[in-house]
Amino acid sequence: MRIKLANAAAGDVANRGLIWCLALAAFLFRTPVALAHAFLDHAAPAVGSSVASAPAEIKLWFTEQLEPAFSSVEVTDQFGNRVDAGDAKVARGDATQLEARLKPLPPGTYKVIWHVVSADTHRTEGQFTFTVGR
Ligand SMILES: [Cu+2]
Repeated sequence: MRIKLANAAAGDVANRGLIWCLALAAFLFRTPVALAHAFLDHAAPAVGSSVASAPAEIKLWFTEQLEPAFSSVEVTDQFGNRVDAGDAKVARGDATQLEARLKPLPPGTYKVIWHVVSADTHRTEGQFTFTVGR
C-alpha cells in the first residue's frame, strides 16, 4: 500500500498534497493510511432527497472519524434563516456521525452546511439540500 502511494506521488504532482496528508496521518496516528480527510458518506434526509414529512433531525455520516470540537452542521431555509436547534454534535458512540435537531419545518427546500475536521486534523466542508413536503 505505501509503495503504491509513493509511486503515485512521484508520478502525479497534483496529488502530493493528498499523499502528504496520508503520510502525515500514518506517521502521527500510526493508523491505516485510509484514515484521511473526512468526506460525507451519506445523510438522513438523503442528499438531494424529497421527504413527505418534516424530519425532526438531520444526521450525516462521514468516511472518517471526526474531531468533535471542530465539526458542526447547520441547516437553513430558503431565506437563509437557521432552522436547526443549534445543538449539532458528533454522535455518542459513533465518531463518524454528526447530528442536529431541527425546528418544525414547513414545506420547502433546506440547505445543509457542514464543516468537519477529521482525526488527521484536516478540514473539509460541503453543503447539500433536501426538500420537505413537495
Ligand atoms: Cu486529511
